[in-house]
Amino acid sequence: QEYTGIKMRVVEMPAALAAFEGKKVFFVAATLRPETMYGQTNCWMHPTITYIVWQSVNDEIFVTTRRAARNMSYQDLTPELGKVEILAEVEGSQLLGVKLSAPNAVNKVIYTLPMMTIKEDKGTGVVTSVPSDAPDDYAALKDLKKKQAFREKYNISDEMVLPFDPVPIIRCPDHGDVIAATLCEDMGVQSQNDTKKLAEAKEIAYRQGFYNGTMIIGEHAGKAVQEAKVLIQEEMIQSGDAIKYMEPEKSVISRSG
Ligand code: ZZB
Repeated sequence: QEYTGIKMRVVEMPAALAAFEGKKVFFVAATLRPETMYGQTNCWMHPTITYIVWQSVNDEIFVTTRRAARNMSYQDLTPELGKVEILAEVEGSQLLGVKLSAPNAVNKVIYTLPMMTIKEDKGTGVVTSVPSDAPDDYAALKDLKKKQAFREKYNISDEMVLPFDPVPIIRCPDHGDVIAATLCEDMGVQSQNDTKKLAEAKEIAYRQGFYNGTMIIGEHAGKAVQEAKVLIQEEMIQSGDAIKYMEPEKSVISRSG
């Protein structure tokens, strides 16, 4: 699986990262949809996953799961091949409400918010949120907006959540300009735990976005998503806003022991 690793820069160090004041610290999110980064509204972290803060190249510091850091150490992202220098270990709950600057995003700053359905064994454990085009993100953001108690539990203030709405970035002929929102509402998705409906919505959103979508924002507005996707990925990597991140298939790992 090939992901694009999106480098979201920490704008204000939270207490748990105070030691890194003045350093270039990035939360790195793995995405299959680099062309949707205009529509980022927040970054998801899992409250009970342990993340590590580690030394990457070019004096940059990355925050990901340990597993992702190990994989990245074989992809030219650590000073020494196969070796991860761990600077700190932090639980996700300590990394919520963090102010980030996310590349290409229309929103100048976004915040890290809790998502309970993040899988530890996929990507980097850091997930960027695009509620216009990702049904899981739409459902999880809606949950947070609805439930004040949930925000309070994780010390998330209203201004980190309430002002953020899906941003129209891709037009799909049969589903309008915010396909994930349309699908979730039409299919009656109740919450981020509505797993079956969300899986179905995601499948449709991937297929429609990729084959029938047209960009309606950014430098590539007017181009088909299929065409824009590679161009945008390439541009983000060139500018240093993103990295390529390959993940071995699980079946491959188990077969080779
Ligand atoms: C931004 C984005 C925009 C995404 C979109 C999707 C969509 P998949 O589809 O199962 O292969 N993701 C990444 N890591 C995790 C994780 N550890 N746990 C849960 N979700 C994760 O997984 C790839 C997508 O799932 C990634 O691409 C990421 O969300 C999320 F418009 O990044 B994506 C229709 C989907 N649209």
